[in-house]
Amino acid sequence: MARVFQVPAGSSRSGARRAAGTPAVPAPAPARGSGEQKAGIVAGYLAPHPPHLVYAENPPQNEPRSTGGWEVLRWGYEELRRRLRAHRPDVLVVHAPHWITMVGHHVNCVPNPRGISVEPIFPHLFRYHYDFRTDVDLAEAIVEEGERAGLVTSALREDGVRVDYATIGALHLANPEWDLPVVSLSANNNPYYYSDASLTEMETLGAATRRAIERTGRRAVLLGSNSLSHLHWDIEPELPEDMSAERPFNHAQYAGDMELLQTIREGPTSRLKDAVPKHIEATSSETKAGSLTWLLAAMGWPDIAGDVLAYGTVIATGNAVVEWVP
Ligand code: 2X7
Ligand code: FE2
Repeated sequence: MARVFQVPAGSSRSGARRAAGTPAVPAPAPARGSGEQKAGIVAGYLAPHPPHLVYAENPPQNEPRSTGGWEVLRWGYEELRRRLRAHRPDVLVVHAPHWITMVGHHVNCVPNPRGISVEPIFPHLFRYHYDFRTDVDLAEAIVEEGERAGLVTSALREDGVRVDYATIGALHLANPEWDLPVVSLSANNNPYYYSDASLTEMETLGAATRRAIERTGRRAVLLGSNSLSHLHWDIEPELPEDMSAERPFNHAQYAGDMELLQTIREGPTSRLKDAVPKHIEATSSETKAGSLTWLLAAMGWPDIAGDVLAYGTVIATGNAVVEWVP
């Protein structure tokens, strides 16, 4: 076993470097709700971002090479991609926990973010070259609606600020073609430092996001990028994708995830207002960063069940791919 924190980036285990000529990003689809298709939020997904899932897929944008692994979760993402296409969105809006902003909720308004995104704990798994388009009109509308709702919000306009691995990971897994414009929201992790962190601000941000989408007439798919139970090993196998080492951290973490997923599968989503904080207490769930609450609030806590497409652990953390169609 190797210590996770001691694996040097660029070691022989980190595999081939990106081939020159990584495919250019295709032109984005027109960012308008068009024709007879109704604008608004057309679907929401719980879309976790462990870097292992991208590593296991071996896309040309990611430098490290793998022999696979975590297949069940990746098959869940395959199904997510089929469904996402069928919804014919013109923008993906993502909230992810590793763009941490201490003061307020930030929205990436850079028209063409590009660079390399590196996972700081697992740089031997994730060094990803990204180049995508932002739906700047929608991004600015979310900033405005957030402000109007009394939130501290900020528009990121500095070109060259590195995009975090959770945003990139979720977007790659949901749409590896990168042919849809994106709006990326930060996680205001001020509340993260209090054990009884309130998620109510995420509800306000969700409602503001929804108003901005409706105002701009977009057909939007939302991605809330959270893992579930969040205790993980500090060692990993010599071969990171050795699935004989992959299992839940302990029974309580697994049982906590199953309880939450059962509530999701039964619906309605309003039950999750109590179930999510309870799950956070029980499992140190990453949903504490608010992405799932933002997603459900943006959809208006619809009176429906979620469709769990996959569940699996990644270095012991729980991860589920879930669809809600409001
Ligand atoms: O960010 C993550 C995560 N949420 C789960 C597992 C491993 C690494 O990174
Ligand atoms: Fe994470």
